[in-house]
Amino acid sequence: MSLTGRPLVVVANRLPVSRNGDAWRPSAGGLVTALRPVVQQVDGHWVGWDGGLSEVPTRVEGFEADMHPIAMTDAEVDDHYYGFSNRTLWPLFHDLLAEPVYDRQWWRTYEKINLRFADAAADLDLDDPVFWLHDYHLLVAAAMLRDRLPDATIGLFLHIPFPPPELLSRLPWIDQLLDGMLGADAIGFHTEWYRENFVRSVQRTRRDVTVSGDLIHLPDGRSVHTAAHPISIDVSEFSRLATADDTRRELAELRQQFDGRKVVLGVDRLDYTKGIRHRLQAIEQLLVDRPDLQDQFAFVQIAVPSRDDVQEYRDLREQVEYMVGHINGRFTDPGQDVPIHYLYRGVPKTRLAAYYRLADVMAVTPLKDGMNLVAKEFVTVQHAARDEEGQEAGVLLLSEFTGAALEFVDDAIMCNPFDVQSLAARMAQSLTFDAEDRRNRITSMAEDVADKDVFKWVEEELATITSDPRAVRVS
Ligand code: ADQ
Repeated sequence: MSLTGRPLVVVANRLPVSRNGDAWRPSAGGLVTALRPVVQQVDGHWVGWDGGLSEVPTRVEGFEADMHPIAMTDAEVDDHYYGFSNRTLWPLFHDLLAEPVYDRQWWRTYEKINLRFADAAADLDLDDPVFWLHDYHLLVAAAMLRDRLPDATIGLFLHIPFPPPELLSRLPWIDQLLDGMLGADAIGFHTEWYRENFVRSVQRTRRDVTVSGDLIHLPDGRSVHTAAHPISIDVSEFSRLATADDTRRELAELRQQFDGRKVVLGVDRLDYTKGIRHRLQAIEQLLVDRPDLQDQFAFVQIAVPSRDDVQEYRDLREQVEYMVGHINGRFTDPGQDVPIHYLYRGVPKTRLAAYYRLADVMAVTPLKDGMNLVAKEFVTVQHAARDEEGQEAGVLLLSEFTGAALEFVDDAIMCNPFDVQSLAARMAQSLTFDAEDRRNRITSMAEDVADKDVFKWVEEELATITSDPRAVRVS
């Protein structure tokens, strides 16, 4: 059945709008950008947490969907968002990079909040809507929505990895979690590996299902479609940004600042999954191994503040800042600039694009990452800058533990970020590639991204959820 004429209800942890003073505007996130053209075409609705802001308007200029805010008390946010979502599921789904906490109170609140979202979506009382649920904060809402509306069309997309059953089985509520997800008609993952992990987990915990191809058949006669749909970026937006006047101005300033030095760049949320500590260790190793490079390159790390109500994230920030100070103290000679420039903040998009253009090496080295959009943004900006302004291309140094690795394995310099010595060697190697090789690699990756931009992802997801290959056309 097509989406034509049917309402689309997006259910996600946060509403797609934020307040600046008295003015409301669409948020800058990737999902908001991805869905903007679709909600313009259909009767769009968005159910999400109001972020503690009251009086969210029903409509916000620039995003054509009705807002349906969900309120949570501070205690509920602590248990649902900071607790179960970010201290249980997040580390468990990212290969136990931190120790997950299993807390019954958090689980109960997680269920309660999922029910609140499911009820709010069901209460909209729309004519034959398509529900599209997002991410790990709402994994059991699909079955709750199915309870209320047995014939509803429900899709779920997971933005983070799905762990192998050997890890997932540590979760005391694994049965409820998987049953909750199986309430959907279609479940999307970034990669085939995550999809297989999910199917294997279901097969291990439920003896009453059969699997054929991408379908999981349930005893009640329903079938759940599983799919690997890698998310992407708005390629035309980043191509435009690459040569925007503001970007050019910012780039000129940065080039002056780093004159004569190569630049290695890291851009991440400050999260322990992103491998920032290992990256800094590799920089230190590189400076030990190659003293000749000391005044030849700079490492710029831009880290966006993230989840700083969670202890692990506060600890990480302290460790990163200690390491930056330690390395700069150790490797800066009098009269010399420091080797590491560390910015603890988000930067505007034109400045981000200027940094992407400046970088000789983009270090995307997470220990585990569902996809990683920074890698796609970097190759797109670099490619557009070369096309329009003849800029020489940089190199993408990419962790094999990202979803993006599956798409870029032939053209990125692949690395295992746990192996700090070899990571340092790969960084040194990345600084030496010849111009033509770099250009060919960036071109090939950027063309792949352009072939499958974020609007293609929306089309593929909605086609699978609705079982209609032409559900929407947005690209
Ligand atoms: P994230 O973990 O947030 O997303 P990522 O995919 O890299 O990771 O997206 C980060 C976004 O934030 C990018 O668009 C980037 O430009 C922006 N950003 C990062 N640092 C910034 C800075 N200092 N200033 C401004 N902007 C900055 C989760 C999953 C990923 C998955 C996405 C989408 O963890 O694996 O790719 O969702 O599904």
